[in-house]
Amino acid sequence: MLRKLKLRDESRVILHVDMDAFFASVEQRRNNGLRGKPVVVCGKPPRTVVASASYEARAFGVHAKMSIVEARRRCPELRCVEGDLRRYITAFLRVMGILRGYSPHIEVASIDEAFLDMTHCRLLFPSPRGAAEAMKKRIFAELGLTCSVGIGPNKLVAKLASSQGKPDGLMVVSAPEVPHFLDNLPIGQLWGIGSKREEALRSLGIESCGDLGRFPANLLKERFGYLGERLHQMGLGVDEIPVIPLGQEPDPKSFGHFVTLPEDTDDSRVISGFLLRLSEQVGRRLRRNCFQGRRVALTVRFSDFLAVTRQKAAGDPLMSGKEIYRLALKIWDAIGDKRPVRLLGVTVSKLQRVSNQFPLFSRSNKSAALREAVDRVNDKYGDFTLTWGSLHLSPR
Ligand code: TTP
Ligand code: MG
Repeated sequence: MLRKLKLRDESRVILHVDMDAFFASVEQRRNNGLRGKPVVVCGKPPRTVVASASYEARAFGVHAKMSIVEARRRCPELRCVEGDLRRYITAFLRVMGILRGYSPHIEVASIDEAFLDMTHCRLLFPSPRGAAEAMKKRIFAELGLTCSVGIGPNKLVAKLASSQGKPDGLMVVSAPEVPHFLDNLPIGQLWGIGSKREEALRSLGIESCGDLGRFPANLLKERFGYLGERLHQMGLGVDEIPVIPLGQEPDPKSFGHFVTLPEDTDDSRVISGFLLRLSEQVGRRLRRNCFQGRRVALTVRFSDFLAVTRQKAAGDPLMSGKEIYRLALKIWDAIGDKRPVRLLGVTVSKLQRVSNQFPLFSRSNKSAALREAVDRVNDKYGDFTLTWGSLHLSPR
């Protein structure tokens, strides 16, 4: 009986939810005056970038990561809201509450997206599409927010599908439909394909994901090394990585914090002050999660936006802010570049668990969950300056 229930991999049903213009939509929901208007959420103006742009703002060519100055140039009537991560995390926790009604297997992929493994929930819902429609309806009714949903036989296809119908989209791609779906999809839409890689693929005559799947795998490996195999798999729409439920994630590979400085500076005292603050933040996070690390990396972005990352191995595993700071400072001295600095980041990697300590906060603790979510945003969007100044997530 159990064997019969065990479904083969190709019959998996994976659903991906991504909130539409998430931060901007939460702000539009809070403030009637912003509804239907071009709105962006950002850090402290003027030295900040767009974190989230409403679809009305996107019509003017405004998008995430654009400087506020440029965004205002493109759209003079743009409304800029200084964001507060607590609001977005609280909103997403409520979305998660709704999603839990559809599958117990939920992976939080970032601050506004989640994967649900619906394979074993088939008997509960008329169809995956029906479940998605019901879920979207509830999210809108209870939170006033729209999201886009993609359903596919794996996480890769589900995520690609959710991005196709944005905003307020719903796209279902069944296993037999995958080749046709990929044929029409530009390679730039795949995970991990930046503009340089995209250019390299184009130079090989690869334009669509379908082209990528048909391209000889051995040639991709020759050209891109170990990544070549992954590219080949992605081109075929193959992805076996399971949905990893909350709390069962593998150990992280690194912990890092980044900050855009209030103004570009070459003043070494100011720079070392920020390095100390970042090192303390990383140290706290290491200790909170019971890790120590053997490598420190320093990322510096100069005023001309060029960035360098250099790293240094630690003699002994470290977890204190002071030790991290000492190595970060050595790296800074070794870089020896006197151009004004715009952004700094400190990352500790080569992690190992410290087994005789317990996490200070259990995962069920809500404020720890909020902090972890903030850290995830910070890991993903390093130079988003909204973060620490406006946040006081004290444990309750
Ligand atoms: P996204 O899902 O990439 O963007 P979005 O939800 O604003 O818009 P879309 O409809 O295209 O999904 O990111 C989710 C949130 O993460 C976004 O609302 C704000 C935050 N974020 C940053 O803080 N910095 C960034 O650089 C990006 C891209 C997003
Ligand atoms: Mg989104």
